[in-house]
Amino acid sequence: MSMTDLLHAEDIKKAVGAFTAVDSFDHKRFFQMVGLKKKSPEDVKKVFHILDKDKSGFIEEEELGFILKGFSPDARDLSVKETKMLLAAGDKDGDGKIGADATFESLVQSW
Ligand SMILES: [Ca+2]
Repeated sequence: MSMTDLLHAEDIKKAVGAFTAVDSFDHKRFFQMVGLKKKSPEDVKKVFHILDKDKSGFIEEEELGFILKGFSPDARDLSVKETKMLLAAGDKDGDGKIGADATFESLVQSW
């Protein structure tokens, strides 16, 4: 399963291309642009598992930093600042990572 099985390559390209400048990443717009907001809960879960590189069941801070690469291999890494902001937006219980349960799905909707 790869990201382009779930999302349109065109949309990914546009979304990644919109945030090439460091510290320009806007997760709400990004998830909207890649089309993730319109996806079914099952598909959102599949996307989560692609982003969870080490299959730990969580997207940890380190994996969040590489989140754009999960969509497009030649995308940039997030800056430390962007990673922290994304984690703060998604980590409701403050454990420093994002879980695979309904949390991720509701996050994509609200992000
Ligand atoms: Ca992980």
